[in-house]
Amino acid sequence: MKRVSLTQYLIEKQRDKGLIPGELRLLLEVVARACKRISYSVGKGALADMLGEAGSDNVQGESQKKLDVIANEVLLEANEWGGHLAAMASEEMDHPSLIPNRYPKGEFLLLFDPLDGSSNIDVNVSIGTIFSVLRMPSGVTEPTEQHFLQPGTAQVASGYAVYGPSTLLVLTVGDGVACFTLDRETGSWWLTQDRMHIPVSTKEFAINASNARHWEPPVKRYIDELLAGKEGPRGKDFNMRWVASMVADVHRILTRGGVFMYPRDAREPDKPGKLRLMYEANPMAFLVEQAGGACTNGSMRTLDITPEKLHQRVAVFLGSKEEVERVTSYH
Ligand code: P6P
Repeated sequence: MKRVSLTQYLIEKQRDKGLIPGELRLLLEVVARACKRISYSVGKGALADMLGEAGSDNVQGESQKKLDVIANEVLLEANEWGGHLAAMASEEMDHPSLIPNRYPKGEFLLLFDPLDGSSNIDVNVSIGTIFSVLRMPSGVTEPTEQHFLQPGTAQVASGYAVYGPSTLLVLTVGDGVACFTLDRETGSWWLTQDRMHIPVSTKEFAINASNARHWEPPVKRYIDELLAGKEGPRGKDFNMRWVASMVADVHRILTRGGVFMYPRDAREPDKPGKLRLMYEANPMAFLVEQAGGACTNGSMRTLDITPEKLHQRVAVFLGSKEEVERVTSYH
């Protein structure tokens, strides 16, 4: 059967459905090429001295792994000359990176977590790149951090690459969720699943249960009911998975359903959660909703949140609609 390549998929979204402008197609193809480069570096691991600490901290005060720094540089270098971007923002950089004046600027803003789940790098567990695309507000020539602060509903595309047994690219341009598998021999991305769908109900949940004593009452109640299983109020048994790599957990949920939770907790009461709104929660929320699921921060739809800071954190409850609605209703 003739497979559809990423390029053909995007050209058809552009030409046949008029869904995306050529500039956005070019941007997504460049991001896919950068993810391919990152996949090769991740795959080399210890053989190319890619593992371990970079010896620096990022703006969040988190120690950076070598691959965090490499992935960030690969995405910056790949995207600065194309002419389709006005600026980029990354978990690894305090402020947005403007396109150098020697290159033309475009109408899009790219945000990314270059390598999410980096605590898993040195133990060879799946990690990934998460990205989100916004439009520059019209009439703005010099982008600032303020211009990035748009609600998740303003995203024109979002996606992730997961560097696992296979390297996959999962993306949406607002017309369903498509999954592409990297053919390492030819370097091509081939459509291997279109219109991914999250089952409305599930028996699988994902949360870091070691934080249970720090959870707020609604989360404690919801999880206790899942743990009570068949004899409890839910009347069925549940299974648990926690990869501690959001991309891996979200990909599992997009593939077979489930609910992923990273609630705020009492360890840092001034923080609304651990995950970042702009380049973790929002891109994943766009994908999840496009696949028939739901994503909230415990009280409201994630995509409706009006951002105040580029690196702001948020609580995340995403996945099978029935479960997200239930745990949200307990708040
Ligand atoms: P914990 C990875 O560091 C990450 O940002 C997400 O990918 C993941 O879901 C979460 O943090 C894991 O957090 O507290 O379980 O290590």
